[in-house]
Amino acid sequence: MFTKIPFSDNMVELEVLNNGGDILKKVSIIIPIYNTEEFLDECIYSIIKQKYENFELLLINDGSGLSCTNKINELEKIDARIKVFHQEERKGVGAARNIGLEKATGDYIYFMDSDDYLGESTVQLLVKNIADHKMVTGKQVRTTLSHENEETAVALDTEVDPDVYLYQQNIKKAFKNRSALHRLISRDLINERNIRFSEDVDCYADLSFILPLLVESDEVPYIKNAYYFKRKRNDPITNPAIMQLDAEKKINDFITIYNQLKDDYRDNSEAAQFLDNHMINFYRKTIVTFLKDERNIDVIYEDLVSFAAKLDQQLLSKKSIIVRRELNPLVRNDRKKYESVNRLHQRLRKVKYALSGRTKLYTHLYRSVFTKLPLKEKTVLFESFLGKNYSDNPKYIYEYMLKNHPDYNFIWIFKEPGKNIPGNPKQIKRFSLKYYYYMGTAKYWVSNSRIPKRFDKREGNVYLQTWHGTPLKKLVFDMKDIHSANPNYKRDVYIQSRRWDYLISPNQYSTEIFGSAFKYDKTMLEYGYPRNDILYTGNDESTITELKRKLNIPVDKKVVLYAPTWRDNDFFEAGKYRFTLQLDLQKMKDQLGDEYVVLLRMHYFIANQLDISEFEGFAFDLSTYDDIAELYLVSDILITDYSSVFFDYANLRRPILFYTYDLESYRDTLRGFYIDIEEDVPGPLLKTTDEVISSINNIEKLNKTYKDKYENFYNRFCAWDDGKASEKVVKDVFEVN
Ligand code: C2G
Repeated sequence: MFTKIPFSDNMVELEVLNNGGDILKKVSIIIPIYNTEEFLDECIYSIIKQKYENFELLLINDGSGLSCTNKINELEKIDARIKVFHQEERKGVGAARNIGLEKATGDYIYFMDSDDYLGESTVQLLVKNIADHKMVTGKQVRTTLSHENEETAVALDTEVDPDVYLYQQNIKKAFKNRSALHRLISRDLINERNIRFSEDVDCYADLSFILPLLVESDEVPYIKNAYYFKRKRNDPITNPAIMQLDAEKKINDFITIYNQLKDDYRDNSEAAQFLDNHMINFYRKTIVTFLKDERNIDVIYEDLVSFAAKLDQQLLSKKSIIVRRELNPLVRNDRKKYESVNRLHQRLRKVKYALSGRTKLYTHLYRSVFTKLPLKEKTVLFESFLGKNYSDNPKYIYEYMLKNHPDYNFIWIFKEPGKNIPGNPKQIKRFSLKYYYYMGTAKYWVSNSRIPKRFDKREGNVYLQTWHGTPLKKLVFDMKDIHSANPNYKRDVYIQSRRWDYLISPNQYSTEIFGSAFKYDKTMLEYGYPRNDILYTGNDESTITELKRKLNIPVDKKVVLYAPTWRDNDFFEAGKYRFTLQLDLQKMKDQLGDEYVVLLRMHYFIANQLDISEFEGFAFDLSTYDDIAELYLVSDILITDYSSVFFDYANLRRPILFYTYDLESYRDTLRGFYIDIEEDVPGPLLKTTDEVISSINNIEKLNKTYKDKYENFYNRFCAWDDGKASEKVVKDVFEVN
């Protein structure tokens, strides 16, 4: 496939280009911009830093909003090689690139997207290697905000090895990728042939540009370490990158551009073959998916017939039987036949999907059987922290209903069923077949976290999402760009949160945040948190004493609860985090042991076991205890850090100490917080165990010092909590449906 030619045989050395003062080929780098201000710095600076200096950078502002336009004007000032062209209203990528082609003055043209960026040798390597070819290309590396995949690439790039190889690749490979990006192209060729981007479509305009290049090119050098970093955009809802527009638009655009080009290149068999192969691939990938819902045939049938009529029959006859059976009726414009074949094939695909694994089989049963069974009007499914334990808002809503609405049928979902729960409800194992059955037939779902995307909502289902805390760390759409393991994180959360019929908000602050973070616009239940009811109804001596006995902790001592959050940079593996206890328990025992005991409560992400055996009788590890609300009740003082636990504990109006020993290293994480930890919290930020001990020993004095701040904090975050949140939520959700 590749023939490697050592660099020196075939290339004009850059030194000649530089020192001789003679031919210094100029590159016109063209970048359309539409509201991508958060990515522009990285993109533009990666060009300014290029080792190859003879370029002009044409920024085409394609009708962006004010903040992006201002950003572009700001960037224009950083380098004389940058030229900006503002378009009042948006015309699409193709038109913007065509403007760049009109304005370009370089010997070569090079297109980039404004949310991508380059390795510093990229342009140099492309110019070095194009020689007398019409085009040269390099390697695209898919990356995200966290630049994963980039390390290796940049490492290679920075030590640009002198004997970089020139691969002459077969022409098909050079054009497997339909994109105009990351190709250094002779401007003479573009002008001689007047090669432009179609302006009739938003998507796939590249095809109209790439095809003539294919036809005109004999071989296309591929430079393996000329890197173009293609950012995988993770925000398909707020700021969709072009390719994340909806299916119907994409299909319409693709067929439009295909039909146009088939006519333009009717006499060129190579172009026709290229187009037909891309059209058939697009049909199998995008159109077939769109027609899972056969009502969509109405929407695009004419388009389908129009492209099928242009397909080369010879080429089609070599395609798979499945493709031929679907496309032949379109060639004949036999709609009935096409509909029946599509219906059959969609069914076959579903069966194939169902037989490809247990989860997919259960999902198929959920969608095709269970959700078709009669809805169980009085069945309520509860789940807390993805089945981890019996706790949090779902627990308190359940216990209220058990007492006041015993006529309902309650079911709890657990990873490990068999827990000892009041009312002895049915317990099912998460992701078992029963789980799919009850998810499909229960009218009510009550969860404090996300239910997997595959559980499409059925008619009549009522989904109460309680979430699991006043948001402290920026959530979903309020996060700049997600570099989570799952690149579709934002899209998935968007799909899942569309299913929520009710969302509980613990305070006005959360109401506002949930609106933006989840793009939630249905019913918000603004009653405070059910999980905090117990902090009002159970805040009495006898209940507290009883709880201490249940927890096996001394009833005659005061209690300090230490409940830190997790650190995302200290982990064994994804989802399993490590916590290194910084508190000096020996010192605390020596100085506080007569009066206090300490409860240690790690976050549920923490996987390591604390070893506190030498502090028996003084320190108690309650990390696996189901319900932290009960630990709040028995504790006279809370020590935490950046965990949302203090929003809840503040309902008790008891002292809170913030043991933020790693504040500096946590600072950039703090930037992702909604409140200013150093300003807004109702207690001191402490760095050492000595400070913690001294604060505890002077707790009365501290209470006075923080009295006003605490009052403000309480009014801002706890005002709605009155011990009746469960009751109010149940009235709204269960007594009306
Ligand atoms: N939690 C707990 N024990 C801890 C810390 C937290 O039981 N030591 C529980 C509390 O109910 C807390 C919830 O987990 O409200 C969330 O904990 P955070 O430390 O805030 O961590 P995280 O899960 O990242 O927060 O919107 C809520 C938060 O933003 C989610």
